Amino acid sequence: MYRWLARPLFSSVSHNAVPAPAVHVSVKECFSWVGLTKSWRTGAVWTGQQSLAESDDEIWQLLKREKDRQCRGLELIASENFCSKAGLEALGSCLNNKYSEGYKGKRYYGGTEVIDEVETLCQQRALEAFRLSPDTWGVNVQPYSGSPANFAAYTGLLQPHDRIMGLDLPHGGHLTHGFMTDTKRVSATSIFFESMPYRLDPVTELIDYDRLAENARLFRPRLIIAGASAYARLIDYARMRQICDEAKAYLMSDMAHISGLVAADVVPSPFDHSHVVTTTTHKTLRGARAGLIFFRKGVRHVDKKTGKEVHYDLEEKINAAVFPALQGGPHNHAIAAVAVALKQANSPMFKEYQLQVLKNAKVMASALTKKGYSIVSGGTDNHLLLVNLRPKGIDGARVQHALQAVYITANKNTCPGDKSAQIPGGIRLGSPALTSRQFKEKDFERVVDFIDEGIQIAQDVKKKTGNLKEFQQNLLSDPESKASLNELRVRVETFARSFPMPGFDDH
Ligand code: DSN
Repeated sequence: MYRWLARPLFSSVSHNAVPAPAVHVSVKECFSWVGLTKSWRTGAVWTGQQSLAESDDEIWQLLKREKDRQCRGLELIASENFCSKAGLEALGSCLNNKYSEGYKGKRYYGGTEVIDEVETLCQQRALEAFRLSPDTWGVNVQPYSGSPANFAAYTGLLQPHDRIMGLDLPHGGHLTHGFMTDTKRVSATSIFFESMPYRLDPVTELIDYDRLAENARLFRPRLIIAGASAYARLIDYARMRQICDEAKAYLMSDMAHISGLVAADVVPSPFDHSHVVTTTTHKTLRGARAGLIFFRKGVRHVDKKTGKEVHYDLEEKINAAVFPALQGGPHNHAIAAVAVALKQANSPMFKEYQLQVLKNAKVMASALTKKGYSIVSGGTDNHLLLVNLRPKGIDGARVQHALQAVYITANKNTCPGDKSAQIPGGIRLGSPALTSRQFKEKDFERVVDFIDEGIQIAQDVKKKTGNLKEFQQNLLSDPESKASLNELRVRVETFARSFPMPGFDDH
């Protein structure tokens, strides 16, 4: 379409101190603006019809660079994935524009009839994806992401300063599960509630359920969290529930990392034993970035004395915590995009994908073991593994830097016994993202070869250097390590680019 550059026509009469920006206007747009003389006088004709590339070259270039980074690299961060084009389209839609505080039938603003349908559809799909009956489970789809979802669940279920227990962060837990140090209450969960962690058994490197049970008897928590960010084994939800029942505590499962695996029914489901289940939607579930809170509904138990049914009251508590207690307008574009992902998750293709995620993680663990690496707990039952690099004389921080220099993205991670989160002993590797790019077992063997080569370069540089800063400088400036990194990076990039990438082609 013919476009020309519209500049202020009557700039001499403009009252703006700052000159009005140049704006591209199509013929059709101009005709539609005839009569808006004020706009013509100032030249500020805003149509909102330009593409991103036309409207904002700086952001457009950054998006293209990030897309290129994602295509040329090997993405192994266990919590990341590649959202579908369909999901991204919903995310970039007009649903962004609508305020709709409240819930269906109880909205604060008008004009929410379509939003009501979007939200209801997302709720239906969420229950279907996890094989839940609407008679016994409900779901709030408004949380902005995982951390707000967790805080909303605590706000709904607990009083300020009630006691909670979650897996300690250095043992694979999550910040929001109550992390604090000797000197600082780091997470808001530990600021507003009293937190006592549970940990892994130092020998088996599995959750120490006996110790948790013993401590729960003493601490008397009101809520225990089952869930992790860096735990490669299956969680015994039945045991966790037993411990909760003894302590008269809620069991909240945070399945953020594994929700895609749960939806595909390839790992045990937390729903069988939990009162509340939270999740993000962008990890193994492969959707847009958001959060969900599932809660039990219906009959809780029958009172022995009166014979009357006692019902769960979690729906009111959770919904009120999300809005109005903590959030404002729901992100309707994200809710629609999550609905798209949940539809995809309820398909045979998604189950195939998740089975491949499991196979690929196992292949990574066994290939690394064959190369002499130590895997925390000896292997993996899910989508991730934790490599303890200490026996190899190196740490997660140095290895993360070296791998990043060759376009392999993974994150440093604490291993049981680590003192520092900044220079921890481990590296966390996950298979979900590359499996979305159609990587199979043999491809992950190649990935492990590349990782091993990167670690060898890091080991060589470590021998020549002192602290981490010196290591980083030397890694990128020493002629020998630079040459090795460059050569490896070219091979990694050639390999990575040969695989397809979900989403838009260029951004
Ligand atoms: N940042 C996520 C992870 O990497 O596990 C958790 O929120």
